[in-house]
Amino acid sequence: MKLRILYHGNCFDGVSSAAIFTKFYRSTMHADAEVAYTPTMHRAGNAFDPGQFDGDENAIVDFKYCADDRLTWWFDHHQSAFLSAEDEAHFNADTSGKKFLDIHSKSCAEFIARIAKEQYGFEDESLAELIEWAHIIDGALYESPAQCVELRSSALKLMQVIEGEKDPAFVERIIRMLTETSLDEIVESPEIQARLDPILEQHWQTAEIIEKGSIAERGVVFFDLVGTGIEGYNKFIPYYYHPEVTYVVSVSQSSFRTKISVGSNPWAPRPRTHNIAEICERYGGGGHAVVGAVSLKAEDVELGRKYAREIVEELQFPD
Ligand SMILES: [Mn+2]
Repeated sequence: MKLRILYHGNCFDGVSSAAIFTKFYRSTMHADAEVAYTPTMHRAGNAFDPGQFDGDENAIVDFKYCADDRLTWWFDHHQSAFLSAEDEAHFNADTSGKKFLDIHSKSCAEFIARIAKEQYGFEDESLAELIEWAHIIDGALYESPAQCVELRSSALKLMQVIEGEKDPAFVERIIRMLTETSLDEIVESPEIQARLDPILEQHWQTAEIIEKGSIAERGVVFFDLVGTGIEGYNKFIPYYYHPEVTYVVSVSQSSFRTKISVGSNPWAPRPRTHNIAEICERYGGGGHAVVGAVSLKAEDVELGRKYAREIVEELQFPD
């Protein structure tokens, strides 16, 4: 009996969701299921390869729906959960009772735990800390930008490892550890410490590049990371240095995409008034009301910069 779990890659909530679903599945469905994991990433066009659904059961957690009849379980909480109207119609026609969407849930981890408890009577106290942190991280419910830029707790340190890890096999190791032990124990392990040291050094270098390269104007901070070699960054760095802004827009480039990231400052003195998912959807991207992104082909840097300028202008306050 093989269960394949596709999870939102390089995402603390995605990884937590994979661990929680694994424990839920093993205790309520098949105790001896062999579980295999595949990370999924947002990219232009279709997010799935047909060959990915190779389990006796296949689950997607914290990621878009896939209208493939081999998909047996689905949990998502993203506003942009469907690639197309056809996918949404396929979901609405589903009668399995094993596919769940709640765009109001702050984290997919919490959503899976809630459904598992309400509909299957599954509850596991050892997952409580993980669920709480996935909720804080994915819901951006931090106390302050300093809490997550200074990275003092184990969950936030592990978040940095997960977000920056290029080897899916190591992320899979983290998922398996999360099903077995506490966040403190995982972070204290030598293999995590070895990865954490260079990450923290890079984190502070990235923070410095963002601090120096950002322009804050009329409530929006903008920076362009193309050419810096930085593919991702802690989303709260901009607010750590610019607590006065309401929005952040950035352009970055990796080997497989040019990405425009759009976010909003949870502690903004002037509250957010735009729905960021709606703005990103106009450019072919998506996300949540509070944070979103647009992915373009890697070579479309100039187009990405143009879109970013337009989004900055749309988000800026009149004065
Ligand atoms: Mn999530």
